[in-house]
Amino acid sequence: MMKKMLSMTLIVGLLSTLFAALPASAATIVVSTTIVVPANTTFDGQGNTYVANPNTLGDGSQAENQKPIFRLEAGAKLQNLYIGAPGADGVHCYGNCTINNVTWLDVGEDALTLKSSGTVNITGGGAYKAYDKVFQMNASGTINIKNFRADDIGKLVRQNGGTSYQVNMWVDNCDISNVKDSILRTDSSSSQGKITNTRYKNVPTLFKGFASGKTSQSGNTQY
Ligand code: ADA
Ligand code: CA
Ligand code: CA
Repeated sequence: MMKKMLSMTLIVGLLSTLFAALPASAATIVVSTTIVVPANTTFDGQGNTYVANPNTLGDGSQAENQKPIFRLEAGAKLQNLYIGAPGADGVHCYGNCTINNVTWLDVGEDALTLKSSGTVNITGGGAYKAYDKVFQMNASGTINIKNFRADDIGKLVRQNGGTSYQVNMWVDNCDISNVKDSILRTDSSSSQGKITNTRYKNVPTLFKGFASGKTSQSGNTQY
């Protein structure tokens, strides 16, 4: 009897320790007003999925002027979350921003836009089902994409059409498949593109619109 009680106590103790160590199960959060991440702060989504309220932010169609789910002020960091459907206008970066382990499950109008000059560092995560663009660059700067998965997209990065400021688009160690247009596209003769150590499948062209000498590639494999 005593032995049985003891082992029961042990099991209960063990179970409660186990559950305390487990994170709360992931949730879907409907965002009605853009979440602003203040300058130099981090927003950690803890594995939750964020979706737009279509009545207030946008339905994730190709209609322009939808609102973002997240607005990152300069130096902000966004990490560990999913963006589901509707994705509205995704994430807006006002200057430098860091995106770690963010996955767009069903890209809205686009996934992320550089709204004012800066460097966007994207590491890990992925983007799926982008009818047109994934990353949109509406200001000069650099986008650095590493360890990222993209599938069923129009373009991975697009400098705003008809603009001539300089942007750098760097892609390293990514896996990109089923692209309609190109991986990197610009209309600016000063912009640069580089794709390295990347696996790709069903991609019509890696680069579009770059001036000669402005692109480079190495260590890529087609599968
Ligand atoms: C299109 C449109 C731009 C801008 C951009 C975006 O390229 O022509 O004006 O709205 O999309 O940021 O989504
Ligand atoms: Ca657009
Ligand atoms: Ca957009």
